[in-house]
Amino acid sequence: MKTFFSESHRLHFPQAELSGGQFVTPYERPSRIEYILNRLKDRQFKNIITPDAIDFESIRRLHDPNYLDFLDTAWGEWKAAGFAGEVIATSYPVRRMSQRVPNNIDGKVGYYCLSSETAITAGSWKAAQSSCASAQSAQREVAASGGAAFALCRPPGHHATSDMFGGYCFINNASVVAEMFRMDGAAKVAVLDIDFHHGNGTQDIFYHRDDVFYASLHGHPEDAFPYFSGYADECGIGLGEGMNANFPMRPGIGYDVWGKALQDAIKRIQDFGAEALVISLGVDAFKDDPISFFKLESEDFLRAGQEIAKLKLPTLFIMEGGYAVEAVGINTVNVLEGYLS
Ligand code: Q9C
Ligand code: ZN
Repeated sequence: MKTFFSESHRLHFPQAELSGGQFVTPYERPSRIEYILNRLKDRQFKNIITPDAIDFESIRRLHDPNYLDFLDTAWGEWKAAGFAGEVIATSYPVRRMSQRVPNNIDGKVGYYCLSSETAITAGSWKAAQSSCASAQSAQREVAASGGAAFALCRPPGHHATSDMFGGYCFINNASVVAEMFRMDGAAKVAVLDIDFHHGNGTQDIFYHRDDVFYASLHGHPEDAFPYFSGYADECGIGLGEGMNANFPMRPGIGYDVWGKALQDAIKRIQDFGAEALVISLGVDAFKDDPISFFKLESEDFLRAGQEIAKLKLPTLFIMEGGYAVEAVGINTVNVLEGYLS
């Protein structure tokens, strides 16, 4: 299996993440990628390819042009306003408030943001583009070969909506490649999201559509970020009704519960009749993940890969979260090895 990967992810390295009322070193950090790359090389995944240039067509089909402009200009406007630190949102257009876009960058960032842990720095937008470019190049590989590929994306994408960043995400890479499979002629595409967190962005982008099925296994929104999305009764709307399947699970669950939800999600994708499969591959369901509460063992990720392979579909793995840095490489590559076994 080929891996697509860009070194430009390093351009996004915020110094600060607001967590528990303190500024901490961000969990979503460049070293995550080193662990995965080292494990790939150890395990004979030697074919690591630098992606082609980004193609904005598919991105513009899903993301608001004003949001993309915002990402392009946010750092410059923040500096021009005289702020010394990184771009962090503190004011939001919440219940009963105006949804108009402010001129002031301090207000604008709140309009285009869904959570304050994610900072924008000088290189964040370039890094997010390089991450999406890896996903896009991997999609071309899968579309051409009918096989499988791995996009080692950083920063991740599944929390990004059409017009909001947050949860460490800027461009929704999984949604972009699902859209590309559609543009290439696949009538039905499925996104299976096994990251610990609910992919609110992916759900939101396809919520009204009947051509892209979204299934997600995640921490229950009563207990886990993103808190305001991911309930089991969120099933899609209009044409999209029945095309969204959430499997929220409670703190402490292991593979006995999680693996059963995975099988249910896979059954739903089979019944849907997907012709291409996108996996939002987060490994933060691992027992030692510092910000999550499932109890999966490293071997369970092998099993997950084996289950996914049973769908026998062209499959594109898109890296999302996973923060237990030493294990993140083993667990990620276990999914790929399980898939190939
Ligand atoms: N104190 C992904 O896994 N909340 N995003 C962090 C830490 C945000 C996770 C709380 C978690 C976002 C792609
Ligand atoms: Zn996650």
